[in-house]
This record gives sequence, C-alpha cells and structure tokens, in this order.
Amino acid sequence: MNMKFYMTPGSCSTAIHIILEELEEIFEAHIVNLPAGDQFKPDYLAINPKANIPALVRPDGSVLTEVAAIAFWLGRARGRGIFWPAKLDDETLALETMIFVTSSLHGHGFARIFAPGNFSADSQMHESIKAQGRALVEKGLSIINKTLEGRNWIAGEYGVADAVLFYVEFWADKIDILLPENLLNHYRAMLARPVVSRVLREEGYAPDKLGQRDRK
Ligand SMILES: N[C@@H](CCC(=O)N[C@@H](CS)C(=O)NCC(=O)O)C(=O)O
Repeated sequence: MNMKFYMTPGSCSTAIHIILEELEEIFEAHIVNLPAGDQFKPDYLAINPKANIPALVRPDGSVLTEVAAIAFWLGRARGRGIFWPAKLDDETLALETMIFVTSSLHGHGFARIFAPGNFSADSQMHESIKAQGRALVEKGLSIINKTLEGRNWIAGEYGVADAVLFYVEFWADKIDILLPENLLNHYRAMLARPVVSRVLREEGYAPDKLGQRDRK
C-alpha cells in the first residue's frame, strides 16, 4: 500500500509535502478542506481524532500525526546523514528547532494571528490577541535567527528541520512579518530548491513572487 498523506495547501502540512517530495517517496495526497470542516467529518476523525492536518498513513496502515514526528520519522527512516543529521548534537538541534517551530511559533504565535477566536470568544479581544501572536512570532524568529548564525542549514546539511522551519518563514512572508537576515537567507535558499518551488506551485502559490521583502 502507498502512503496516504492528508494535507491542506498553504498550511503546516507544506513542510511534510516538501520532505515527501525531496525523499522521492511515493504517496497519495488527500486534500482536507479545513475551512469547509473536513477535519471534523467522521471519516477523517477515524484517521486522525485530533481533527487536524497533517496525517500520514504508513504502508502498514499505522497513522502518524504532528509535523515534528512525521518529519522525524521520514528523515530518520532513511538513515542518519541523509535528510536526518548524522551527529547527536545536530540531531538534537534539529529536534529542538522542529519542536520550537511547531509548538511556540505555530501553536502560540501564528495560531493567535490566524484564529484569535480559539483564544477568546470576545471579538473585542481579537485585535490584541493577534498583536500578542505577532510579538510571539517575531520573538521566536529572532531566536531561530541566532541559531542560524554562521550556518546555511539548521543542523549541518540540508534536512527535514529546514522544511519544518520553511513553513513558518512562508507564513511570515504571507502576512508581512519581516524575516531577520539569517532567516531570510535560509528562506531564499529553500525557495531556490526545485522541489520547494514545485511543491509551492502544486499548492497554488507562485514561488518567484515570494521572498522579496528585505529588512529595511
Ligand atoms: N501540533 C500539530 C498542529 C497541527 C495544526 O494545527 N494543523 C492545522 C493546520 S496548519 C489544522 O489542522 N487546524 C485545524 C483547524 O483549523 O480546525 C502539528 O504540529 O502537526
């Protein structure tokens, strides 16, 4: 059985889409229409009771959820030193970055910007929740910017952690949050990868229009 990948264009699943294509995995893509509420339908909840994407059904039928876990499994399954680092310190840094991106930047920061209603039912609070999210994202990006000092990629060679970092760079670009210098260079290096621009086109974006904003 081929792997089945449950995804939504332009979402955090873009990271996994990039990894699957970089690794030349054979998979079936299934679009979950989040605005239409597909994630709450019984057929999807039977696959992923968390009601979110991404989810990956492996060839043995078992299901993986969580961007960081799926990225780890895909990278590590190929062996150390390919898309997953070879050295323990680099492995740890890759994990640290993926957890920080998915939990802090996405879960605390971008979630407040994109879905303030999940944080307060009082719509008068929404602008301040979004501002709080923006401040959290900017702080998080500045921390990862330091990690990238003197490096092209997060943990040694290009790997799954870079694809995970990419989705928050892409979101920052989409909502006009300027990326600090090292992150901007990383983002542009990602956009220059043929697989990344192909995935973006497949998901309905124009990669040549991205990564244009410079820090003043
Ligand atoms: N912690 C999860 C978060 C996944 C998540 O929040 N995915 C969003 C899309 S980026 C989602 O499916 N949201 C469901 C919704 O909007 O109802 C992970 O890292 O995979």
